Amino acid sequence: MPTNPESYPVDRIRDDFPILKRRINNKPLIYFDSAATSQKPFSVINTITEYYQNHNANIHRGVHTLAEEATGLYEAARERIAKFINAKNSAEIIYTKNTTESINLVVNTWGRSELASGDLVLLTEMEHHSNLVPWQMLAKEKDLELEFIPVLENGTLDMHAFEQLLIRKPKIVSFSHMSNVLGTINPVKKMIETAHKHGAIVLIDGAQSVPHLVVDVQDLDVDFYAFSGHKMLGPTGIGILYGKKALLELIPPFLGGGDMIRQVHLRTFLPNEIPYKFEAGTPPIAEVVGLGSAIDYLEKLGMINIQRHEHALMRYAFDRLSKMPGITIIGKELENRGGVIAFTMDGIHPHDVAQILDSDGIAVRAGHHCAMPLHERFQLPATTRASFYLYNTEAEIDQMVISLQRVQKMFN
Ligand code: 7TS
Repeated sequence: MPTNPESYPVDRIRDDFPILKRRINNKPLIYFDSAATSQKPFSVINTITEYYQNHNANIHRGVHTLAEEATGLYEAARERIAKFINAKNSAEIIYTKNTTESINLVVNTWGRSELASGDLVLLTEMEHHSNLVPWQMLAKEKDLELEFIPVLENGTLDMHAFEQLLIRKPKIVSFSHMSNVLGTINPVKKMIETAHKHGAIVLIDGAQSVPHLVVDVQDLDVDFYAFSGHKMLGPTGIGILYGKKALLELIPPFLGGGDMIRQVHLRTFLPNEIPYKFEAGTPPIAEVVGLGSAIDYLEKLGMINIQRHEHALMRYAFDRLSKMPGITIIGKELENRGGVIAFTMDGIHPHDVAQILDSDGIAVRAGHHCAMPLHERFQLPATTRASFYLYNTEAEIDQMVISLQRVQKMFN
């Protein structure tokens, strides 16, 4: 079922994204790589330009007018972000570089201060490398144990195994809200509740969820939640770590330097209050302001409408691709799935698929999508991935199907 053009005017939405007017290899661009990074609307691009043209200064320093304006914009964005994910307090919003840095912050502050030799960290087989490697690094250093909730053949997590693993009393459970390969939306609320019952805290990797779903951190009762601005219409270089106030106050700072301190003496320092305790050095000010503008755009469309539109696109693509002989989609879950479809084509390497699609102006990603262990789980070296966002259409999916048929003809 296509989304109703009156309730979701996708053509008008597309006009807000200048890059969608581009031609690639003489064909109109079809951008199916939003899981890697989203495109940006005029409003975000213009907000960043306007910031540099009229308000640029360093924040929290100096009393001059521009410094006050820049600080005001920077802090107003924090309020907008807090409201967007329903954080209780804007001091619970920490600015980082991206999801990867947000996760590294938790691993290196909470993990380093709260975990000891023999402690168990529970992850899943569907994690992006950024929620695996930092834990592996700390596990090696501190002699921690890592365990993984298995992924079932249909692309969902094995909930029975999860319950069994919790009996071993992990200190933290860290997993993605939505998989960047399977598109699976995990039952996070229930999983967080179960983990808490067993005494574990929970970090959620929200890189693929905050841009696409309604996320309410208070309703989830999540302890830490990480996401990136660039996947949600914002610029690169700005990420968010949400943390419960009491936890953020408990853990030590991450990077040391200017702004994160209250007092410094030659041999000692007193850390600043949250959130500044975690924001050392000059932060990405223009990027923060741009992210605030991206949130305005998303809120105007309404996250629930965006979620419905993408779900409809995913179902349409799933239906069309699963009718094509020689194509295998990874993950069969449909109900709890966002706009991501990874697939293989019999006898054709994903890189060849992506290259031929590119010659038709279609941008998809080929490879392991920074989830090598998940590909190992499905015994695949690589897949081709199409990922959808609020500006994509069913007509674009039809074009991809035509292009995939061309790929098959070329190789047979
Ligand atoms: N977690 C998940 C689930 C992701 O999909 C990504 C990025 C990250 C973490 C890391 O985000 P970053 O902003 O810190 O880089 N995923 C992808 C992808 O699927 N293709 O390119 C990047």
